[in-house]
Amino acid sequence: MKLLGTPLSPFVRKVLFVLEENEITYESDPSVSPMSITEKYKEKYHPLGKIPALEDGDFCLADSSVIISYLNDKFLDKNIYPKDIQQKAKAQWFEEYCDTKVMSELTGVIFYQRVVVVKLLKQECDEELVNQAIENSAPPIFDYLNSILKKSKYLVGDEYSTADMALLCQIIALSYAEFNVDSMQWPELAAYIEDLKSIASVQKVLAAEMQVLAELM
Ligand SMILES: N[C@@H](CCC(=O)N[C@@H](CS)C(=O)NCC(=O)O)C(=O)O
Repeated sequence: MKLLGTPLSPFVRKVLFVLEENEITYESDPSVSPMSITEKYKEKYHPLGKIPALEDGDFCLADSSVIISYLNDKFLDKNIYPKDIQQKAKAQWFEEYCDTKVMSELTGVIFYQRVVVVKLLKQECDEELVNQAIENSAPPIFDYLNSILKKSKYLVGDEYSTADMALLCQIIALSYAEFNVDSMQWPELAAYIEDLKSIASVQKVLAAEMQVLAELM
């Protein structure tokens, strides 16, 4: 089974967190990036020309959330989602929230401008757009997440789940753009992020992407 996509993509990182946490054997092809998408890739893996994609024998699949759902159904001996159906649905809600709201309002602006535009495209950062995201978009998102973490250790109950992986993959991208959660304003969220970063499978994924990051920065 092969996962295609650079680990600098939050969506690729999300799937890597799932694979490593569940000790699933896989290969990866980190050479595929949004800059290198070919017509052949679109035809074979992803009609929208995005990453990640998964290849499992002859079977190819697009989209991080769909890939995670497939892994859940394929590896029945693993608990990829929480077992309880309401907890599972909650985890999927947080995954959707992070993939859409956090991505479009924070990562897609701050990481995109400061890392993709500046480091990869060698163009100027739109600091006004970045400041608008930091000052106006981040506070309500962090307020919401912090309010959940006042009540439970993880986003869904007391266990690390795909909900946390979906958030952490975005938070890591934001940290590469030098934007971190302020521990004075959002203490529970900031402490939770530090706790997630100490998980062995998370450390393994982050260590592996360090080399790609070093080449970029
Ligand atoms: N909903 C998709 C989003 C994937 C996505 O937007 N990937 C970005 C990289 S972070 C991409 O490939 N962008 C290229 C493009 O939009 O053309 C998923 O969860 O896999």
